[in-house]
Amino acid sequence: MEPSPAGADPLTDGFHLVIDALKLNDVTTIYGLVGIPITDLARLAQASGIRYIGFRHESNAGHAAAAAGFLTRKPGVCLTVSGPGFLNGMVALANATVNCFPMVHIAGSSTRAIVDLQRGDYEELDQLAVARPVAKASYRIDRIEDIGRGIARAIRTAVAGRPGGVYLDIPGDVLAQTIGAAAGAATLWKVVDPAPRQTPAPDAITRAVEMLSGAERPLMVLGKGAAYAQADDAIRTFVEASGIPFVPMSMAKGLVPDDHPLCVSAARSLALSRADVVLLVGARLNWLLHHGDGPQWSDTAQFLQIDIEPTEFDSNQPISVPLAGDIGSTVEALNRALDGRPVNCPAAWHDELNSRREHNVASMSARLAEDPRPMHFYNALRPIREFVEAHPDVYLVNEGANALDVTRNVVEMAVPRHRLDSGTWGVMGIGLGYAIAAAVETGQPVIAVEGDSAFGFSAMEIETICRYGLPVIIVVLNNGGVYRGDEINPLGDAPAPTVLSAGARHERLIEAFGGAGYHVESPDELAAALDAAVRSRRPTLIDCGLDSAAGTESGHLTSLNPRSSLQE
Ligand code: ADP
Ligand code: TZD
Repeated sequence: MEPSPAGADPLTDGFHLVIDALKLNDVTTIYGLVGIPITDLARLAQASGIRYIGFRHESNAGHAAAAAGFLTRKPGVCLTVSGPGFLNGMVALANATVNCFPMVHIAGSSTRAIVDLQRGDYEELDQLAVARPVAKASYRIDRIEDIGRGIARAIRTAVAGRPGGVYLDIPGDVLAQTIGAAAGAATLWKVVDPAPRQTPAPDAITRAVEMLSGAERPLMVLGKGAAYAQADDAIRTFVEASGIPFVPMSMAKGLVPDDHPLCVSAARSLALSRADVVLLVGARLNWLLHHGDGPQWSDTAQFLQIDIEPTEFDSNQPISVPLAGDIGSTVEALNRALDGRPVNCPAAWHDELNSRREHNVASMSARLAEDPRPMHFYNALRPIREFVEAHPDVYLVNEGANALDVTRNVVEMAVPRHRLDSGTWGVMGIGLGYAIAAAVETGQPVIAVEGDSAFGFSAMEIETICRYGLPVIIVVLNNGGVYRGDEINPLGDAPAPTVLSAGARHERLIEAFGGAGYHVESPDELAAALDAAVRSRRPTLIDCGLDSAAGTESGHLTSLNPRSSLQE
């Protein structure tokens, strides 16, 4: 703080006010990458006691902020430079919005008077216009007096209602503006109750209980909105009090443990196709649920949906009972309406699901017991499944195609919000950003199970992991390609499109930065490496050599992949 020219009221500036406003709103961590005009902002943030995590690419910093938002229910903050640095962050901002994760992307920007006349400034870009279509909302602070308002507005918008990504543009010259310190402080405020509870209509609760009670084959689908809501006890109470079987979407795994008697993940196809009344809890009827349509669902299924965003209802199917409210309040209201009486879920439905589940569990066990060399996905995942079972507090990050689909099915989760993955978009590149956020926000070890292609999207962040000494274990399921590594280009003059370097030794990358590297070729070697890694808490990369023929194109999404009928 500088003395003012008059010597009376000391001056503060935009940099300090941004930090003060963030601190006032309990922001404890910033994920960013520095440069003009925000380097001093990062420095001052660190000096003020905010934890600053510096990344190697803005996309990964943005993904980290989004994951922090999902894990904490407070907006994660990402900080980038203008122009290209800002643009690098846009995939993460859009992905956060699509996933309903709260985050605020703050970017410095160039001088308005030059940008708006397109006079050619350093890193000139109309950032506000670029961010608008992909963010939940985008704001710019044009005067130092509006810094407090802009940050309050960004935080409120990120978490209130359906959470999402908010872009906050701060031109470099606003950061450098000065104001009297007392006058500046008076412009800041702390957002009160950033995500107020939204209670559902009582008559909707009554209708929901009636409809569930009259069902012959009721089913609950728990989505990542339910995991995000942190209403774990209320949801478990409702599941157990109602006796309705449930399937978790991938990031809701563990919200109620996967080994719970009412969890019918192992009979998912049957459950979806036979259910007559379906309660969606923080899950959209989007492509991941086949739009509630087609052979995967019964033609006569009726849907009830709990969602904080009323425009979600009827987006794909008629919603017989829209329960508009936050999940905590709504499920608590349902629990009160049940008042300890189970929903009379017919025994025949449980029996049908249980017998399919037993059958599928036996097939899975047989699959896991196979032990081919080179390894395939299932036998490589056996020690990972056992590792996560033995260490339920470890966070699991997961991306790839086969690496994603098979891990989701094989690795059971026992606690809420411990699985972070490619999400609604099925995006590659979230891996190390999410892993860093999970380690930073929780202090727990993290295991990132990565396809070798997926790993490449954020691989340089192994340096970040080593620099901050984070307890992250990266397992690269390395079959040498996108989906698999054995495609041959018939022309023979260049690698086929899906092929990556055969036999790449990814563990050597982490050794360059002082982490521990392992290359393994058997489940026993993988188990031993995982054990050493978790004991040491050292940043570790385990390159797991798989058969180049392991995996199917597009994993479980083969049917979504259009094919040319004209190919030779
Ligand atoms: P999944 O991919 O796991 O099926 P989705 O991301 O499709 O889940 O759905 C999450 C839904 O949860 C979104 O429609 C979102 O509006 C909703 N949601 C998020 N947070 C809450 C909350 N606190 N209360 C109610 N609904 C919420
Ligand atoms: N780019 C981005 C940003 N997201 C994507 N989803 C893709 C490209 C396309 N894609 C997938 O959908 S999965 C995948 C890509 C490139 C990688 C699959 O290979 P992998 O995993 O090595 O990561 P498996 O286990 O070998 O299938």
